[in-house]
Amino acid sequence: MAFPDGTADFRSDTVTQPTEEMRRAMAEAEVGDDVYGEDPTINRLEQESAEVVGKEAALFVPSGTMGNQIAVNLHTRPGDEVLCVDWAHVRNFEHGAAAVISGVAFRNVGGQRGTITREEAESALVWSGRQLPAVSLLVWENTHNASGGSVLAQDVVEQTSAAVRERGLAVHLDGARLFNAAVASGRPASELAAMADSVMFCFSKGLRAPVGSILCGPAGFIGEARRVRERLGGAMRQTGVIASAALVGLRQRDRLAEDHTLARRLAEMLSERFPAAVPRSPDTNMVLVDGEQIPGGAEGFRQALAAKGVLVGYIRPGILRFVTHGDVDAADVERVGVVASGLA
Ligand code: TLP
Repeated sequence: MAFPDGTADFRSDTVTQPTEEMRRAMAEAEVGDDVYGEDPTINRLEQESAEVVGKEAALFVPSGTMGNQIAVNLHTRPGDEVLCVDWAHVRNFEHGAAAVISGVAFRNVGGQRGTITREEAESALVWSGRQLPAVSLLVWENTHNASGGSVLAQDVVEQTSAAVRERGLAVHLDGARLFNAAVASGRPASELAAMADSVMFCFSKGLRAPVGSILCGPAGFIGEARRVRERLGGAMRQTGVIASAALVGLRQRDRLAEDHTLARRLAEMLSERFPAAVPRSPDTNMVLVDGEQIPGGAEGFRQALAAKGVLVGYIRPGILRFVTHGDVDAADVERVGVVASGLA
């Protein structure tokens, strides 16, 4: 359902607002000082999160960006290189954080919907640490945001990860939307994360919590991560107030299937109207629309939608991204269809 002012906001699943159940849980949360390890709600959230992704321990962080950056910091040394897929969030959308905080550079490899083949990774490692900088980390992103919420081909992910681990690299999974991948593929999140040393996922996207992400991994790594989080100013106090909402979202993660159904409906409708602009059915909760393939271009469509109270944004220059989530519904998708059919 659109927001109370009538706006249907497809810009991101980050715009979701806490549900009534979350608000109640926040009001009633048992809390303590998390820096002393005394907040029972955050302790419960960290434990449940670690279990769900099959890791030993977990650390709540204010944002996905901080979770990714703590992982990069701990898996690398200044001067190293990090392998990542084309348009990876950790490289493109975190304002150069890895360069500033950890002194590392990224190397894009592969690119087809977020996967890197074993051969592509291996050829990027030739001369690593000799004539060229040492490559110490590979970062995956599942789902891959910039290609439209794609679920990574798990067999490729596993083969490539095994190959780079043999060469001594660590593997981090940016699983901001890991549960979208799990729901869409029918594989448990723990299986999707099994090849990674560390995994970050977000509560503040399709899970609908107002704040927070979590970094999971071995107990020793998470102990170190706690120290880096404090260094970055991310240690918080009565964190149970927000962790309680995150816990509700985590336990209701199967609801993401509804967002995927809605995205498929939206893609069907848009591709009937503009077949070349929406070439494939979405894997999860995002639909990308190529502005070059619609009358009036991306900006014309975006503005026509905005005039009707429907918000949408860009994920790459010229590419509009519609994201479905718990605060939009079938009626809002129909509103997009009405505007699309009115474009000259
Ligand atoms: N993504 C946001 C924007 O920054 C693009 C969005 O609207 O999709 N990893 C991935 C794959 C993400 O998509 C995001 C957020 C993050 C990390 C960072 O999370 P936050 O915003 O909590 O720092």
